[in-house]
Amino acid sequence: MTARRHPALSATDPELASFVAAEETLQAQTLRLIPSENYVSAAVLEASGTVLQNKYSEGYPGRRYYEGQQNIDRVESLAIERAKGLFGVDHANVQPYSGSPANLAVYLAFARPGDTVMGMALPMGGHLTHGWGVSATGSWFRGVQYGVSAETGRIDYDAVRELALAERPKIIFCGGTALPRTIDFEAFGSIAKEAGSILVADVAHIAGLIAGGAHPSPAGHVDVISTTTHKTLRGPRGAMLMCREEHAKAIDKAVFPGLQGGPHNQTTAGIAVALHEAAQPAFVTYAHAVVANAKALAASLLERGFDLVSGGTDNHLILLDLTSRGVPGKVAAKALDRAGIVVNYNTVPFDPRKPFDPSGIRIGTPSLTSRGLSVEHMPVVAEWIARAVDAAAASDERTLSAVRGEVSELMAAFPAPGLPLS
Ligand code: DSN
Repeated sequence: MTARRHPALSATDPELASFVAAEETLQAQTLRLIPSENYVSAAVLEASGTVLQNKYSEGYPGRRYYEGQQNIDRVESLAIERAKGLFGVDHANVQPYSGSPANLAVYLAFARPGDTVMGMALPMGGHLTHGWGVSATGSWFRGVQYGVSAETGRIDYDAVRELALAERPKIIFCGGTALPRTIDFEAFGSIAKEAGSILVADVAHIAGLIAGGAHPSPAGHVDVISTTTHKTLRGPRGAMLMCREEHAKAIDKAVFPGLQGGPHNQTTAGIAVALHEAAQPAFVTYAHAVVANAKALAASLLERGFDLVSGGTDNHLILLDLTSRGVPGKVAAKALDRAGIVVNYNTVPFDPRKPFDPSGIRIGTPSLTSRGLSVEHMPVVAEWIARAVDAAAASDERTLSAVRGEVSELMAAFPAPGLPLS
């Protein structure tokens, strides 16, 4: 299969080609539930592997430090215009290499080392780059962190406001990596205004839902929108920063020359294609189906006695606290992997365990929805998860292998975008 799909690679480097082929098989046969992953289309894959790779283009369209930009300028301008149109923003920078560099550029644009910055604590569902201690953002800046309420598992906006007014941070980040509930951008907007802070919505997880109208947009409520392009948005691995015109210069200067050199033009092309796909009516259907599937899966998991952080989900993501099931998150995640169900272990809010051996697992529906699974399949997905988690507790490898067979049979009926038909 790889020899046909990647003839040059197979001829030049059969060893590497065999790894790619094995990954294609793995992605085709398994039920991929990591909420930050997806399947890109064949068109995005093609755009990401073009000769645009061969070109250096430091600068921005019309203002480059290298010649020969006739085509590159058109590619980047197209991506920029599509991002502006899709997200309803004045300005878009499509050059950040990924989410962490994008967020670093925001710090460079609006803060100085030692300034106070505020974000959601990592173990509560935030991101490393929102000022968490082990990240450069938490050592170069003074990070203060908010969390979720112990009673509801949801953000307590009164507590966020109190902290913001006490600390007056230069920058406030909202958004995160393990938040199953809708983010109230309007509430964050008024808190940031009162505190005199720059507000950044890191929508990496939910960008596709926003584009498809399945989550409220931060546009108009925040100063900067930061997002990766490869999660629910279904683009290549990259990132974008979007903002109002007043911040455009600061953002552009921070990305280049502040932090980065030449943009990855092949990735910019893939982003442009993904943005085009996300502007189609089919993507609106996709985004709503992701949420409908997640809600149906959450309901089925609750029926099977699982403990879900915040009691359910409003978006693409579900955080399971496995404490009452008697299995640590890592043990469950590894057992699920052996059963052909790919998840990641994750801390839960107020987790008494360590991040490398936490109490929970994090799952989501972007990938399975890209394959065409719908709400009617969610009870069986929940059933597989329950059997695998209980098998993990009982060290029952036979059940894990039986589940793996059932998973692979269903997956064969739902070919994944961008992958060869098996
Ligand atoms: N690593 C991403 C995730 O899995 O959510 C966040 O950067």
